[in-house]
Amino acid sequence: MFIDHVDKTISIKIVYFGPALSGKTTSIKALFSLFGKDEQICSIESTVDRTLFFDYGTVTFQNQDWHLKIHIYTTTGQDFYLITRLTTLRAVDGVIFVIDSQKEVYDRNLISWKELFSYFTESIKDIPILIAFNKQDLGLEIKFNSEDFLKEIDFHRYKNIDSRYTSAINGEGVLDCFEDILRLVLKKYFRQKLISVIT
Ligand SMILES: Nc1nc2c(ncn2[C@@H]2O[C@H](COP(=O)(O)OP(=O)(O)OP(=O)(O)O)[C@@H](O)[C@H]2O)c(=O)[nH]1
Ligand SMILES: [Mg+2]
Repeated sequence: MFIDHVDKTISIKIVYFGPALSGKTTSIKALFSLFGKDEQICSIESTVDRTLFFDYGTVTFQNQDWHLKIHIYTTTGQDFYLITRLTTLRAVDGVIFVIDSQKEVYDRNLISWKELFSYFTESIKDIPILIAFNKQDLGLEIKFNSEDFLKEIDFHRYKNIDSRYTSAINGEGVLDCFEDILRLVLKKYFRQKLISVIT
């Protein structure tokens, strides 16, 4: 988080992270479409629509005095560009971890989750994370049970992690995820007294 008292702007960084092809770019596009800002995402893509470095866009909310500017990024899921993921995560305030709910890629999600943890080690407990079980539009026989994944990562041990279901391809659940991660981030800074309620 960055607080600019001159411009009266609070900046927050949210990153969509997750395994290759889980739906990170689809999620940010759906979110910006809901905000009516379809054209305002900057994407660095390869010729086959795979994210090369990141997608990036901003959303700003304001009251009479202050602006809340949310910088939103996606990481690339391609391991060839692995080094860019760490760069994109720098100074992140909250992570939306996009899961590919297909049974056949269960392990890919787990590897990506472990990679995320490896970047933060102990401080992972301080980073708000929202797990989005994406591709919920697919049939039951294709998807794994989200509870199995949550159990495997010891989800219940962490107060900073929450989960939701999404079908980014239809835009379903994407805004709820965004609201949830913002709530977790702002709650954290409120507790740390970096922000407060004006009475
Ligand atoms: N059925 C279904 N397909 C989805 C959903 N979200 C994304 N996809 C598809 O999954 C594929 C990958 O989506 P992307 O959004 O490009 O995935 P990504 O995570 O950004 O991929 P990389 O940037 O290459 O890591 C595309 O064919 C999408 O249409 C969803 O909710 N349901
Ligand atoms: Mg992408």
